Amino acid sequence: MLTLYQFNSCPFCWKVRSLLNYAKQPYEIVEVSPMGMKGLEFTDHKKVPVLTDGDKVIVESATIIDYVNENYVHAEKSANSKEWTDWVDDSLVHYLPALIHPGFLTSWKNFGHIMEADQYPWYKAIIVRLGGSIVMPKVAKKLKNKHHIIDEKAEFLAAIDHWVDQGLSGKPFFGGEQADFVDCSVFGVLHAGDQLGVVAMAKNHNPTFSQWYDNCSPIMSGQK
Ligand SMILES: N[C@@H](CCC(=O)N[C@@H](CS)C(=O)NCC(=O)O)C(=O)O
Repeated sequence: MLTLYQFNSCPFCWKVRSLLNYAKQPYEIVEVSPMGMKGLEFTDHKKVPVLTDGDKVIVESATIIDYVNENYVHAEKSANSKEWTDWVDDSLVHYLPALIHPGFLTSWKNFGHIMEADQYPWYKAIIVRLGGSIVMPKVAKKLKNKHHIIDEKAEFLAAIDHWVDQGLSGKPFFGGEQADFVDCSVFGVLHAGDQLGVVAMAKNHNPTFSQWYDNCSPIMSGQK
């Protein structure tokens, strides 16, 4: 059995989940605790996602996706799929922290969605939410500078247009009539921000994106 160690709010984890859901591949989920990465004691890799397949431990989302594809999904890759999966990891994903945690109030609101209802006792939940809402906007600002992002909203919406114009380029999915590997990666990363205003912003901006996202959702989100 495949087991995915993850955070529910992690875009890299959702890339993997989207592919597993798309392939209707059964897997178990272990929600890792961000406080001390509890749940990952069996590996030195202290980031999620981590996938186990029996005794095998696979780390780094791009490696996990290749492993899942080669061993379970067997989806064909088009000539330019690497260019687009690299774009997801090297560009698209970098807009999320600044969009989700621009300042204390939005971060506080979003932590309300990110934190699972029964994840912590109530007093700990307040400390984690308060601490997170103070720290994450600072982290997001650092990441924004590191990735040379000046206007996260405008640049994110330009990235959405780029995906629609150059990626989908008139097709229902990147893969053509059927979704493929690359659709799963783009959907997965964005789906992590679904409750957090990111998807709504992209949908309001670009109706073709909105249609594509709604077509992917029943296949990739795992929700019936
Ligand atoms: N390059 C890694 C990035 C994974 C990553 O940054 N995961 C974050 C959650 S979104 C994490 O585990 N952070 C915990 C930490 O850095 O302590 C991948 O693609 O798997």
